[in-house]
Amino acid sequence: MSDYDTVSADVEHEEEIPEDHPRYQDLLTRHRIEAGVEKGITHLQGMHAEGRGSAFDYLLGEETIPSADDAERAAAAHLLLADHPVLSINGNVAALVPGEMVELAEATGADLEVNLFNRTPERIDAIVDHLREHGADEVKGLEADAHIPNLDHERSKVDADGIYEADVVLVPLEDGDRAEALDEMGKTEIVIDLNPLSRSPQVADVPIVDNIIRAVPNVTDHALELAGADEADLRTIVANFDRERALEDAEERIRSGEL
Ligand code: PTJ
Repeated sequence: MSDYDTVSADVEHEEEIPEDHPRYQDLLTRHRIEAGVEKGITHLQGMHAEGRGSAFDYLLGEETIPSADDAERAAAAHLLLADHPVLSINGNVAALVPGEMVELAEATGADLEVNLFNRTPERIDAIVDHLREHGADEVKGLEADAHIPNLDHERSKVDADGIYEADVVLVPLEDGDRAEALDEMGKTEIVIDLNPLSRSPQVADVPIVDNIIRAVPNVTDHALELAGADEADLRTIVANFDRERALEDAEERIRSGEL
């Protein structure tokens, strides 16, 4: 019997998943995505994306590797230095870390904006409500009065006073085309993605190769710790971060890590 067979897929509440189960985090993540699909916030394709992420996480050892922690610290410094930081939320992000994204927005003064690959008004509304249930005040993404250039219509829709004019954007679990288009707009892009070979982390200024469940609270912890730091110290953290090394370290760990 594999570990996957030991907990029924029918759990109704995540509290029913035993915390001492060897694959606890993976089971919790799958449950949240499934609950997100049932609630109308996560697209069915989000399940597929999660499966892909989970395979990479398994190979990474399901832990935050040191270079990912460096990236999370650099991300915190970028968000604190930004004039207008925005955290982009899709259906997987909303299902997995809604309260944690609200906390990160509060710790860094960032806006939250819903921005979907498979955009429908129903899903946008459901995600905005879900984030409000988790403590968000203002959530952007409803106006959709601006367009990211060089991207097909639905995926390009953003708020003019949100992602469109942001200087620093956090785009977790992002599709490669949009990550490239945001990069071409000259934004400082922070990407969270468990696959270091995916186009999104490849174009990011700060690629965070870590599970979003671990990454977002860790960026918040760094931001809270750096809140009183001088601008010069924050700029040093940003300057010392090596994006190529972060990508290489993660790939090396995935290819050769001990399981
Ligand atoms: O909600 P929507 O309509 O905006 O759609 C969201 C998804 C995620 C379905 C859409 O953006 C999509 O299809 O994304 P991709 O192209 O499958 O890319 C998702 C990336 O996120 C993949 O590279 C996965 O490895 C990665 N990923 C999945 N789960 C996690 C993850 N990275 C970090 N933490 C995870 N839990």
